[in-house]
Amino acid sequence: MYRPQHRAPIRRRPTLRHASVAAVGAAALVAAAVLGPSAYADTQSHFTHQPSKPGKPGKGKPAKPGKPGKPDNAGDDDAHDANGHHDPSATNGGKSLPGDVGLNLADLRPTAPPATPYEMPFPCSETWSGSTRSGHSPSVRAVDFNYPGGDLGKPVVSAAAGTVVTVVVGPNKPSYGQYVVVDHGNGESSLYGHLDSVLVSLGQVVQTGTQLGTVGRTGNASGPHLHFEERVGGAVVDAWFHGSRFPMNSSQASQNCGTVAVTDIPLAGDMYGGRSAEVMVYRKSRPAAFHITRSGVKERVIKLGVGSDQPVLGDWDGDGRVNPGVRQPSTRQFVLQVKRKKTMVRFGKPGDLPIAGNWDGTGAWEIGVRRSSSAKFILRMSDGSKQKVALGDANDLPVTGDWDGNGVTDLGVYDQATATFTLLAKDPMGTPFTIAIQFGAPGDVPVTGDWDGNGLTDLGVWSPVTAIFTKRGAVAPAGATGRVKKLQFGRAAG
Ligand SMILES: [Ca+2]
Ligand SMILES: [Ca+2]
Ligand SMILES: [Ca+2]
Ligand SMILES: [Ca+2]
Repeated sequence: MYRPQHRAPIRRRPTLRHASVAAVGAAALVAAAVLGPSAYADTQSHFTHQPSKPGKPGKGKPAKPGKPGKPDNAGDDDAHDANGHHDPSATNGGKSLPGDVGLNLADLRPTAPPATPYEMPFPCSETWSGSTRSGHSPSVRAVDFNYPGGDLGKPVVSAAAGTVVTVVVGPNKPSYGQYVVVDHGNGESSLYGHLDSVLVSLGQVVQTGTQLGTVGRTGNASGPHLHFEERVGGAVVDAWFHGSRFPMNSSQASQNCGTVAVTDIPLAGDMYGGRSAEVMVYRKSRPAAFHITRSGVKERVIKLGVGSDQPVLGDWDGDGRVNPGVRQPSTRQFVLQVKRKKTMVRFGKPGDLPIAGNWDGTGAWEIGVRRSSSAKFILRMSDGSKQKVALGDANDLPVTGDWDGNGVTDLGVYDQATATFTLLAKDPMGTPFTIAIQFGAPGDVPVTGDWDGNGLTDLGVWSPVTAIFTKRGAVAPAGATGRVKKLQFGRAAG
């Protein structure tokens, strides 16, 4: 009797604020003792400059030979001071450095989350491996990125919006080689080193995803790679992407998907009691409003909230049809609207994303949030109590729907980088399990709704690039993909 619904954000807003960097003290020494000097060691073969081994001080070692088509991703022996100036003591062509005797103990303590909503400095969905090593100059927090298919000439894009404040170009530049620094405000900046070409100029305003140049091996690098730094003031801090600290020596797909001027957020739900779900968008431009498709009928517009609000659909009065709602991220206030009546509820933390569903399967729907920092859903039950459910990771977007048609709304997440839904389901014994379903393209935004009205929520996506809804046809969300329907509705991101 309740039609599943879904709300989906285009992308996470920056929910993390930079806090003062903690003082370094005994804790750092403890951390050093625990991690040992090899904690940041380069475990990958693409560096010619391997970390120093006892008795074999850092002799350069070529990348693994004998692999046809092995890209030229020989590594990094770059050395710079914090201002990007060449550090003569640290330039010796891949031999061990005088200062390369271990990690700077102070560097082991995690730095605070940035205020800037950084994404990886590469185009959407490209997977790059990032690492550092003992003695990495100017900081072990700097990340050297390599691409498995070969680095040279690959686009380097801005990790966040900002202003280009440093451009160094020309032949034979030392240290960082040709490089760019983008200032993001709040004292935060990002640096892109060893570029083969530079495509921006000093003072240029760039967006997240604007191409800055191409990967190269200029300066003090023994092979093509991107040397990347996130900075506070002049100091290199831990790299964060898409709301998560980057774990060194790991690979990650870029979610730098270029949606900079998002005005529409896609949603779906049965608003008219016709059993099947209508697709709609919440348009953030003034006046903020839901724009709803209905076959054969003119687009319907319901004004609610302001541009900074996040939309949420739910059956607030339990009559079987979804009603509009919004949540203001800063005040945590939900505004749930039935006809002219508005109900206000504060729930969650600032920056959480709103969700709604019939968590108990009876009467009206309840609200909830997804918290990206903990990768948890927090459901507000009808008696006001909370239920927490861990699912997915910080990068994922929440989805809700009734995957099994039992009237109780279920949870799921969508990974934009891999275009994969992970749905949380329960077997008849009540044991939870997850179902992974790849659908859509990298950068798509998930939308779920019961397209065919059979009581089981179906999956779909909306492309911020083309403003096309793609609705997956299937008997059940876990069933095989049947007919796929496309519908252009909403405004593409500018
Ligand atoms: Ca209703
Ligand atoms: Ca309920
Ligand atoms: Ca269910
Ligand atoms: Ca269905």
